[in-house]
Amino acid sequence: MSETIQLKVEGMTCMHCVAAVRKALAAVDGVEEVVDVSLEPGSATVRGNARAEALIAAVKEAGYTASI
Ligand SMILES: [Cu+2]
Repeated sequence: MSETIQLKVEGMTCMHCVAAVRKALAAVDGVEEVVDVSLEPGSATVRGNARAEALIAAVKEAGYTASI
């Protein structure tokens, strides 16, 4: 069963940041699709059954801040 998870993402300033966050989220276990990463407002939507903490950790590792 897959669900949609939405994150608030802080620290993205350009399309390179958006691409980096998208790539980081796509690599998380359980993510089936990165539906959207948006610069303004900073947000990300993924589909799948990934753990929220894993998504947040991946964004953090990429250099940004995420929260649910
Ligand atoms: Cu950037």
